[in-house]
Amino acid sequence: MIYYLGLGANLGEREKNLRRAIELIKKIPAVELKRVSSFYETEPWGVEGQPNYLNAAIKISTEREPLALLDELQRIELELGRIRREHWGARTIDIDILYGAEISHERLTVPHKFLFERDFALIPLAEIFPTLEYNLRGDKVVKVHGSPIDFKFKLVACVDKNLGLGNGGKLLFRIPADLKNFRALTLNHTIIFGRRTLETFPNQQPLDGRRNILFSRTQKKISGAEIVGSVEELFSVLDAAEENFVIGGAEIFNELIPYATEIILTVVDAEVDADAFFPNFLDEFTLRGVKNFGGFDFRRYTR
Ligand code: A4P
Ligand code: MG
Repeated sequence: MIYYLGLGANLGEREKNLRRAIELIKKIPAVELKRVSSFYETEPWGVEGQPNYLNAAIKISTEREPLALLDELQRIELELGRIRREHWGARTIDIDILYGAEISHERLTVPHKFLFERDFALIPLAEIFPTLEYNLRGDKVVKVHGSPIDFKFKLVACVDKNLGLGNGGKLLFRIPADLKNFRALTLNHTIIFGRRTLETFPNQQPLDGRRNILFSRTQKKISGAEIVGSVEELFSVLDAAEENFVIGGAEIFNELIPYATEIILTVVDAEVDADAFFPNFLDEFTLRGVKNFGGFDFRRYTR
């Protein structure tokens, strides 16, 4: 089942609260984060005289029953320090189920009762749900520079026909034309990778001519690379004007694909034993271009 959630924060470090909430939602068992909207600065709706909000919407896929999902979301609200106070009043984080299978229960109404009266919910939602039909009231809702969608966030990989990436810690393929293409794509830009991918680099060293960011919760220091331990930390160091290439492995792709704006795949016309796979993405991305090189394709996908 697909659900769209709305997130809002107007107390504390608002952006941090939103990012943390998104990462906690991603960790709910049997919930898959599919997509994240930009962050929007919005004027308070309902109760005046409170600070502006930062609002966002996300898309999730889950097998959980709606009330069980609501329980998990309310647990996250509490964990992030939301103190229940005035109705429609200020909060560190509020998570609403905006849209999904209809439900009318004393604890839960979907679509959310006020969705179509709230530009702060509709505008982020429409960004990740383009077929939504709605009318706006003209409230002040302004996209914040540097929010996820502003980052050019591209996933790059070389896979076989089954999206196999690697086996036993090694890449499946080393095709000179692909390596050359990879270098041309990423040179002078930022690359983001996990520890096991670092081990596939020449001499297990960061790649020259690029800003190297190692995504690792355990690694402390390595020369030639910055280290980030979480998605929140990654976004806090990324440059929105820069092209950011996520280059693997499987775990890092899984972690970051909800934020991806583009996927660039080299697909080798072969089926090879693999123990690590690129995540399934065809329900969220559309093929925009193919170049065939005899034996392999370069393919480009966007949302
Ligand atoms: N509930 C029923 N339906 C839902 C649903 N679809 N999603 C029940 C989530 N919860 C739902 O919510 C009260 C109860 O609503 C929940 O226990 C749940 O069983 P609450 O968050 O505990 O109480 P609240 O904050 O007093 O009311 P509510 O209605 O959640 O507030 P809202 O509607 O979330 O509004 N202005 C801007 N610009 N941006 C904002 O994000 N947010 C609010 C809060 C007000 N103004 C805002 C913003
Ligand atoms: Mg609420």
